[in-house]
Amino acid sequence: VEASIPEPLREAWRKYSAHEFTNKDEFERELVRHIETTLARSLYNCDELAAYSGTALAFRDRLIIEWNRTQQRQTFTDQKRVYYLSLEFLMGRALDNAMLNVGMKDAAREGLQDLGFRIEDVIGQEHDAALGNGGLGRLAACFLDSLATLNYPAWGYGLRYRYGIFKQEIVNGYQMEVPDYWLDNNPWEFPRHDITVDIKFYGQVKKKQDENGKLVASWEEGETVQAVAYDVPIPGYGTKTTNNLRLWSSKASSGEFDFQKFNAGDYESAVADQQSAETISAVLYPNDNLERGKELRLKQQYFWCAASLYDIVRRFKKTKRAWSEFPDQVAIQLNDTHPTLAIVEMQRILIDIEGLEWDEAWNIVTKTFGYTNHTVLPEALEKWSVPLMQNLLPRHLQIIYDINLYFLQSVEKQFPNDREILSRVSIIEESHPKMVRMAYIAIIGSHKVNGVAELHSDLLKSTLFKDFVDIYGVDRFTNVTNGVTPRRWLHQANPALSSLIAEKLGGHEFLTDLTLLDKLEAFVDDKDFRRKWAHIKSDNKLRLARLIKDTTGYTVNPESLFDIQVKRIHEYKRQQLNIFGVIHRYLKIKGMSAAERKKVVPRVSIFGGKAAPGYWMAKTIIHLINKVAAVVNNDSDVGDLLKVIFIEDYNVSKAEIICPASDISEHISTAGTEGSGTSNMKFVLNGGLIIGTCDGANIEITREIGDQNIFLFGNLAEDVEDLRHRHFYGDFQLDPALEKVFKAIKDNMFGDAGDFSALTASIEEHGDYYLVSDDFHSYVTTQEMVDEAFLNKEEWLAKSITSVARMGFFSTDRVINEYADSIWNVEPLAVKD
Ligand code: TH1
Repeated sequence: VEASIPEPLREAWRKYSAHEFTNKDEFERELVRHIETTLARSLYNCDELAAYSGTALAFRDRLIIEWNRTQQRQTFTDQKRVYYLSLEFLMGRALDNAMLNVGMKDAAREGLQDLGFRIEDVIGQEHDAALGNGGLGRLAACFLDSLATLNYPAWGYGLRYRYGIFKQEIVNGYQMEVPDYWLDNNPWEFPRHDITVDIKFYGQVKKKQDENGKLVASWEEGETVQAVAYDVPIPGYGTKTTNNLRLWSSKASSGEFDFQKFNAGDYESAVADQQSAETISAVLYPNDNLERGKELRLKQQYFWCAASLYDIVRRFKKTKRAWSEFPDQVAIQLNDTHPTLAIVEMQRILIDIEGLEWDEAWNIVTKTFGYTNHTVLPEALEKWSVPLMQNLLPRHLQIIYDINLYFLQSVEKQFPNDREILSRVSIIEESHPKMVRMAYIAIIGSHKVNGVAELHSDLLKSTLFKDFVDIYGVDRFTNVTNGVTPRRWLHQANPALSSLIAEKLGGHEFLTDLTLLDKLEAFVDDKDFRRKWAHIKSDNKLRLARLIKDTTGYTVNPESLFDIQVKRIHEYKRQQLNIFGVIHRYLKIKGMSAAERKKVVPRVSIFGGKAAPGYWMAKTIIHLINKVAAVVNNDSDVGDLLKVIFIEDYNVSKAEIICPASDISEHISTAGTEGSGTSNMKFVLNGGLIIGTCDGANIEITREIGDQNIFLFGNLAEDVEDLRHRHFYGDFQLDPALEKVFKAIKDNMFGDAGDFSALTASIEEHGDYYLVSDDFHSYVTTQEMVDEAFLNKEEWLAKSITSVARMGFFSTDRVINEYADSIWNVEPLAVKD
């Protein structure tokens, strides 16, 4: 309040208040001004990078003006806000998105052209913001886009990692990891050195009397680290709303950066303390669907949860409302269990600091939080060892024990004769050492728990969380099927298709109401439309072929069937099934007569994705793909009939080129293992067909687009357990075609067979947990149906158009509205100009 300009003087301010550029000339003036002053460059010294920075700064000015207005408006109306807590935000590039959302891309294109720059090259200068591993992080980014576009008062909270996901280099067929230092000259973040929070670790808990003589816990001593806020503006599409993503960076607390040590001449140790504080936000853990229980990861989680809650509570307290109104003002969504400590921290704030009674506090907490589960894979479920937590967060462990005590007491009352259920649902697993089950805290501390696709949500209810359904009733559990933002994944990634659709539908309204795509079905038989549609796909394939040429040196024929699987490399996602299928195809071609070869449909099998650095089996799969590529692509006997490509360093900006260029994409996880998958949606939205298993959102995609428009294969989720059981008891027969593939590998056809023995052994000898052999026949015959179907160009086109027309359901706009209605109970804020 002290910092505000007094009313009589505000006239002067308003007179000179910043205003945004509104046309090409004004944009150009801002561009040149930024290059000359902010960047200290001249017209003799302006390369593409400088043009990028200048353009970004000009758009950033626009965003920050809207950001300020949005924040003022949201504070003024004082309605309920949503806070999305996620350890990952896989944002990709910001400039193109900002230009399209603000609606000034054409002005920028012309302005840049005036100075001799091509806008595509300028956009290409930007470094991806890669603060995530894969689908979970990208979903969070799509959510931010939809929240802003739909005018919800919403903030994201995350960590400002100095290093995002590593860059992948392929050297001699092996994955190498290179650090992704991305922060230099990042124009999209605003440091808020005035917004800091001291975060405590370690120490002890003492019981103390408060002023009323009540015994309260006091968390004392320990170390503190400072959290500094960095804000990233998130523009909505076609709206003035610009929301905020607040990322926390760690540094030594000002008190902590020990002047004593300096004065005592212990300079080195003082600097070491500082560096140790900075390591908390130094690096994103590069594991997807895996939790390894490292202390630094737990520190990251608490650091970020505590800073975010402090911020949220501070904002609430400014309104001077009663605590009971907190859940009417605040909804907090937990993106998986990574922010579960926020539940415990909130309870701690209310009882230890604000002096509320346990039950009153807990009631507020559970009304505030919602929890999204993204996976059923056991190795991804977070458990923290009790001794680790005792040491790092002693007060939080006590509170967890109390939450557990009250919870188990109520379960015991509900199920008086069931001893077993208590140990099954206890937050504490009675192992050595004891472990804290984070998912259970997340369920107990939330009012809603949701999965990310129907099958996944059903599996949660019938397996992992079954006991909790019995305890709380089925209504606490719900499904919200994932989506993608059509702004980035159609309009930005595939501008030609977006404008063709707009031409047919009479405008771009489908970008904010994706269900309007259904109007496209009326044009399926329109000759001219079909021709244009096919042409756009060809152009997009050409664009990908150029990327392939530039990055791998291989030339691919863009007339071939482009078969793409890009996603994190994981045994459950089964890139090994794909590459074994490729080897099978190669062997078949090699055995064909010249006449038979004439009938082969030429295919390019394209892979991309990162393996976690410590995931040996995933790295072996990458190695095999690259070795197969080296053999197949250099076999002149096979030529264009088959090519195998591994695209290095798959990331968001490469996905924008890859997704529009598929004929078919592969979503072939073992049934019941993939939570949802979201690239399946991106590919179909861009007119590609799918080969896939009955898993994750493939099932709902099939329901929407029709089963004649998708190639499904493989065992069903309900059969998986039984098959694994049978394998375990020796009832296993290697598929004969797969046996031939293995023989080729063992005959050193793709280099030293020893390099791949772990992979074949996991199937032949160790129970084939992911059912590669069980699904192989079905996979290979379904791929033959794909070839067959591709020969009929007209029918393929009809499937492509029909599928896009029926994809309206998979927009994150629909997803966000479902969360808002059924979990958050928030309304959009109407925006006037
Ligand atoms: C992914 C799921 O595997 C994927 O199926 C889903 O579409 C996506 O989340 C979005 O809902 C997950 N990513 C992670 C990453 C970590 C831990 C668990 C999951 S689940 C680190």
